Amino acid sequence: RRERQDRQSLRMTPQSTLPTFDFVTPALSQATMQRNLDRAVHDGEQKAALPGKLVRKEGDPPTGDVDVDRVYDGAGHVYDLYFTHFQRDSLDGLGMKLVQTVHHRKNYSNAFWNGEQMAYGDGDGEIFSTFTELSVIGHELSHGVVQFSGGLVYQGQSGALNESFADVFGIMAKQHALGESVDDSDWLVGKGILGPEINGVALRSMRAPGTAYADAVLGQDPQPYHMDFYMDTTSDNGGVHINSGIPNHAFYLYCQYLGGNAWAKPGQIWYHALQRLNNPLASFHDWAGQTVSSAMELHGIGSLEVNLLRRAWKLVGIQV
Ligand code: ASN
Ligand code: ZN
Repeated sequence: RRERQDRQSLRMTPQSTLPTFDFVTPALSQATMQRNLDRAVHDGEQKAALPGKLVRKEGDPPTGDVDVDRVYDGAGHVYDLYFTHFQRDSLDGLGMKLVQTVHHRKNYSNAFWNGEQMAYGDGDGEIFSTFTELSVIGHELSHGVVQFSGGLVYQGQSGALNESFADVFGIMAKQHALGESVDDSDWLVGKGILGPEINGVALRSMRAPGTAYADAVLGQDPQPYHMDFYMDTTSDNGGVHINSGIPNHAFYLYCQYLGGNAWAKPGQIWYHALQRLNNPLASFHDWAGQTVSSAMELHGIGSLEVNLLRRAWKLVGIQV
């Protein structure tokens, strides 16, 4: 009888609060989930064609090219984060192959997900160096996760939410690989990819949006941390890399309130919210509301987790 009760209470527990599936009785879990990590890294040879020359496939030893080996390892870390903590098998949840190209074009100062694969430039050597850094790798791969989760249109607020989700899971990939708690983390996306000609530490700061870099050429990092400073602009698809500072900072604040690891409660709520959103044109307010609904589903309507989440959104100027 005791055993039956235990099994029942286990079954009633929301899935995300279960221990990782390794420790759950197979009959009650998704223990049959298969790991299908499959990576391919290509060398773009500084040309624009994608994917370029295949230089390292799954199981191959390191090549000695630091960029090739960094995106190979990085994609492995990101895959592990999604598989172990979110029960997601690759970007599409179906074991999709992770295709990445390094040395994309000449002096190219960016990285991107093109709907099918990742590509990374070497930077111009002045304002940017190579983009093959773990939070950037996690960012680009997470654009794929967003795409295969119903999508967020890359324009205006829904675009900034797409950007923010990519930053949130990018920083989480770095924290996870380094074993960092929310207190240990620097909360910097793209740290160390800036070149000698720019005065700054990273691309973006989630702890203090607007302070990652300050430079005479590019101007101050324009990211806001509150709706009062929301930037209405037509450039950058309506400021998708700018206004993402607001939901980024809400996630950071929520992590500070809860402590521990970002991929535990805060990450579970953000991921759950993306899976439930069903609104590719969501506004910040829509998204904040969905995170609160997800927190209610995972932790209970009157839970501390829900109240603190509301407080985090309120601090960035969003009332839900
Ligand atoms: N690095 C940029 C990003 O992933 C590329 C872009 O503007 N889409 O957001
Ligand atoms: Zn992005």
